[in-house]
Amino acid sequence: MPLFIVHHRHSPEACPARDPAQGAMLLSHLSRPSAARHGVLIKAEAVARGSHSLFFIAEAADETVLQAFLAPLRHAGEVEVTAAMTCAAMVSGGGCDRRPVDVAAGVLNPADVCQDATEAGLLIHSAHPLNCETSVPDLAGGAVMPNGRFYLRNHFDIPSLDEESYRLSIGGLVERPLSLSMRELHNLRAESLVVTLECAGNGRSLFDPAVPGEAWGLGAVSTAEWTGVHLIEVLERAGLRPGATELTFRGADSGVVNGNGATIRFERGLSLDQVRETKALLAYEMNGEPLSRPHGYPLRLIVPGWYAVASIKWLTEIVVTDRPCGAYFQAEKYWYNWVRNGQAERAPVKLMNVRALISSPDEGEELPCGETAIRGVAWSGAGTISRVDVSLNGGPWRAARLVGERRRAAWQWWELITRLEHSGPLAVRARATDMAGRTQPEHAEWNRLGYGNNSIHSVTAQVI
Ligand SMILES: Nc1nc2c(c(=O)[nH]1)N[C@H]1C(S)=C(S)[C@@H](COP(=O)(O)O)O[C@H]1N2
Ligand SMILES: [Mo]
Repeated sequence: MPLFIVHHRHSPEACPARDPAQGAMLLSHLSRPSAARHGVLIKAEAVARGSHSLFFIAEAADETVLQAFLAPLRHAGEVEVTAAMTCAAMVSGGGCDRRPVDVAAGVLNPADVCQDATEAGLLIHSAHPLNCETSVPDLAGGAVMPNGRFYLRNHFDIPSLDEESYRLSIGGLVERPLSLSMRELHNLRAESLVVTLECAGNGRSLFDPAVPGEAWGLGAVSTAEWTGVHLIEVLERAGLRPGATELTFRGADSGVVNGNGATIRFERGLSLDQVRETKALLAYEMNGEPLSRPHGYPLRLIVPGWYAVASIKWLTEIVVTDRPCGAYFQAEKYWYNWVRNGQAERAPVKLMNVRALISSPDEGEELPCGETAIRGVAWSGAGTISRVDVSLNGGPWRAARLVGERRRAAWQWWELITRLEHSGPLAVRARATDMAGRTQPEHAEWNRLGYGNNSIHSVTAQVI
């Protein structure tokens, strides 16, 4: 509903609150339940002390409804109604002086999704399309991230799909092209997997020199339990024809890239071998709830171990082919571009690099002398975590304790209990190593688009 600011003023002589009966009448009339009966939702109200001025922030279907409700205030003095918007609407619409954006058919209102994200405590990088990360101390907590606090990466507007009419189409080099409803997908054997998703650009803002792209800090990573069906089983139902080696996945979202006019869909590819190796899932649930719209409702791909760009949201089409996908987000983006020994080299972004993050202490946190716990998470796309080492103030690496279950493609909790003897700065560094023997570099290799930054994380706390 549209938002309004109401400003009511009266002269000191006519202050209605001086007359207890009139004051009480206004109080009842302006109460939230009474406003609701008039079709007005009061979000906040306040009287400016000593100035005989009252402000309301209210929602109503239109100004006429609101004005009708405000009649008793007009008797007492003046009423001024100003059309307003939330800060989220203002930023996602591009400024205070802009008219509210017309929300295109079939997509969510960017102001609403942005508002939800700010209320959940996510750090907003861009309001439209919505890109926001989890704050690093918030990574601590349960084994999974609550859905509302799971980072969001969107390239375009968020589609609003309808579960009843939704179909997943599977075509190309198959014996029997399929068009599956959500009901049919729910009837297949379900599987749940705890999987960490990390944006390939996580940590991009820490590359020096700076690189273009979303300026992620370190919180574009989260973990959830995803439930759905194994993609390979669905493909086998369709029957793979000879020569079928590759898949193209298409999301329902679309938009313009590089301002070049043509609208494209979000599309990526995987080989059939990669689908088998990763045990990729067609997921419809996240932490026991239906996927939320921003996270891909009603169906998304989850590719365990891979940077999350592979995990296509709002998946509507799979095309089986004999050649690699050449779509924009496959061919132009998500490549490491290095310069090594004066030679340009490139490689596609695939498995997540091994990485540990320190969730506690937070940067600048004050810690009392005595026993303290250094905690965090660690993950790798190449295997489970074999060890996490922690160094304090440049001292020797000490093994942290790995906490909880070890899972193939989910982060691992770790902690190190230590005694802080002296006050002053405490520089904490943490370095993970995975079962494949990979570990973290001091400084990840710079690449043109800023992917895969797994430099050793360090935070400095203050011991007091
Ligand atoms: N259809 C579609 N799928 C997508 C994207 C997108 O913009 N559109 N972004 C990708 C990228 S780059 C990331 S990091 C993850 C983010 O998933 P999340 O928003 O659920 O955290 O979704 C991936 N899947
Ligand atoms: Mo991403």
